Amino acid sequence: MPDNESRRVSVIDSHTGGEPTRLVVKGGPDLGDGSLADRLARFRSDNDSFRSAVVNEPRGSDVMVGGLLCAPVDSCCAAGVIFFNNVGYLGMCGHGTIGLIATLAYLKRISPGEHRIETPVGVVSAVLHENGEVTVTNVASYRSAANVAAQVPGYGQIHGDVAWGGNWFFLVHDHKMELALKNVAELTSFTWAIRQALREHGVAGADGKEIDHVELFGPSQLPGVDSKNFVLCPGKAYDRSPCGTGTSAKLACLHADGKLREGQIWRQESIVGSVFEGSISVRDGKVYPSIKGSAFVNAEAELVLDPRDPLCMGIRS
Ligand code: PYC
Repeated sequence: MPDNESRRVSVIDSHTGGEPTRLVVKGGPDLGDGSLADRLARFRSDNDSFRSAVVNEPRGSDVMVGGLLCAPVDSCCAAGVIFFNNVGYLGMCGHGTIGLIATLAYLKRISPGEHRIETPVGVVSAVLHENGEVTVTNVASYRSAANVAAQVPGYGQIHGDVAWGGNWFFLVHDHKMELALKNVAELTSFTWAIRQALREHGVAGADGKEIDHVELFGPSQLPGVDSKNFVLCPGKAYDRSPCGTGTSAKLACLHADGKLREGQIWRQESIVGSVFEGSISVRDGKVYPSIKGSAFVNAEAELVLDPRDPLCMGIRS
């Protein structure tokens, strides 16, 4: 392509319980044919400006989660995917995987049934139901530390669990906040302060990885729904969905506390009122969460990356 010619990138947008996913289906970078983890490393080192071009302003926004559709290494898998956001990359993304499956169905590339998807943190499976709902069975999830105290400047001491659900989460129960959409600004400041406090005091995931998602829990007013959450994502946006990986982390904690049996349903409401249905299965002592939800395609577009545009690759903070 001559230097002054615009690059074209085909994307399909969807939302899962209000949380957007922009899937790149054509025109993405060539990351080779290594594992999805290797391809993510190459995405980060050689093509990070492409990530920013797709999800950051002025084409995207802080809330947008991107997905790069990849050919899988294992031909038993329907697809591979690398998820990314306004500040970096995600190991797994539950709402995004539901969006990916809805998008592949929209493109008529898959039919109802079970499909395996490769991600940088492992293979997940997704069932596309006849009614369009999707159940994602996530990577094994676990709690690495329970009831960790954290002193949060301006807010005092809180306690939370550290858990993996495909990303690292700090799950907080003892807070005084009302989980309501009208309080999103305060909830964002509070959870951001928690994240800074965790970093400052060296509270991290089992492998020393930064905890980059913070989750608050409270009661739900919806009939038959067990809990409501507010989830702060790595780039300071909040998850409009109940967060697939966050709900997975929650299910692993509930199971560790003896509060969730195999097959028992847990309904998790998001801050905007959307609901995921979760359950777990246990194999070889490991907890595998399943998350059911729906996604809807809401745009099909061609991004134009014009090299004359000074903000062509997005506004990066
Ligand atoms: O659904 O797993 C999820 C997720 C992670 C970040 C935003 N959504």
